[in-house]
Amino acid sequence: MQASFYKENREKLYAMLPEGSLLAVFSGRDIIKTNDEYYPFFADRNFVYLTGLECKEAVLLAAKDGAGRVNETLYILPPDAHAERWTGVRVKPAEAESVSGVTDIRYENQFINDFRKLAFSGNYGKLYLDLFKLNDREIDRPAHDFKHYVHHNVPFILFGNADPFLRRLRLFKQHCEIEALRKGEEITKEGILAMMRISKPGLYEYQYKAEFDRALNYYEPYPYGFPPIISAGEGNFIIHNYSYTGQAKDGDMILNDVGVNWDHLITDVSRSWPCNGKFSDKQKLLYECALATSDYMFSIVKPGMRMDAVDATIKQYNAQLLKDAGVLDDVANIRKYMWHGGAHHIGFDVHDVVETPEFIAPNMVFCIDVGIYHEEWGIGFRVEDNCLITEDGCENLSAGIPRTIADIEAIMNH
Ligand SMILES: [Mn+2]
Repeated sequence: MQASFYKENREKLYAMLPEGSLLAVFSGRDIIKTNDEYYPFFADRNFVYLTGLECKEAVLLAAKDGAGRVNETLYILPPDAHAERWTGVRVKPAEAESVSGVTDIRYENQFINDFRKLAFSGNYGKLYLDLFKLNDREIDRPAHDFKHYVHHNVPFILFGNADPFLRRLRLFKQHCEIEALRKGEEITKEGILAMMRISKPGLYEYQYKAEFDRALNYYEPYPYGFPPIISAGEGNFIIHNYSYTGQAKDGDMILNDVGVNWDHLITDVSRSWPCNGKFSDKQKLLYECALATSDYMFSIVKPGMRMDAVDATIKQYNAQLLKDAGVLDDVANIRKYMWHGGAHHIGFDVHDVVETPEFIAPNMVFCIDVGIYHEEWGIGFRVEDNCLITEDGCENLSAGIPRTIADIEAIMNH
């Protein structure tokens, strides 16, 4: 992704801020796992969306004055030979500038002083922070801590939440983001094909995962968009199954729900197949219903359609197919076999952080996810694809990843 992408994202965000306001967006910090060990660092997605940088303890500070002029500064950790010898090289000012396009790069230990100078100038009445939390048990992030600091130390400043502005921007994907998703789909395909090719009764879920990892690691050291869901048989009835301990018995379905992070954009695709390479009659019956539902959705989704109609239509259409096939007694009971939603946006997050749209519009990208879970038959699976909204319809970005029974069986029995 070029610096111009991040620069434009920042400019669009600044345009939404009222005059006389400040904005601070934090990259995040290490989170302790145990003793002296930390969880792998994962930079705040909004910070990355605005800067392209994945470095820890960095801050983007912007000041929009009364005339609408914006000054922006990026604060990064200073060089530290000792720390860098142990834990890796820190991003340096020249690199931070070339990645982000921010020209004023300073060290993080100057941030508070600079902020106080701006705050006490009297020119700014409001500070915008990304204050969103998914629930009240979530730990405080640097934005929340900074809010407490400002509340106590600069009590005349009011707070604004930048999160809705960022969600509005992130709802629509730009050309370079769509290209990154396309590349991600190719790698996702490699990972899924690798699992299809080794599939046979007796393999454990962790052995499928090893094959998926091997395929992805040809491309990137840390290619995951999210922890891969790879399960077999009974394990498929746990929607987010991360145990990797189950064993595929002859006749079991393999389910995987996986994605790749390419240039910060995350794909999210589910494919399912019988571990022995041959769909049974019951597997075929259910799978054909799911696939026909997905195909139908890709034929009707287009700009102007209500967003909430996507999930509703997936359930209605699939319910009718299952009823016609004699599986479902009444379409009203579809939740017996369909356990989860059928559409969520993807992007910098796999469940992308966007403003919920009322209507579908071009350059949105969301999943079309059709899952059927038939416990009595022991068959659970989903078919999930990534739907890009075009000017007059939609495109299945993951269409190249085998999804028909004929294509899947051909690969598995090659
Ligand atoms: Mn998924």
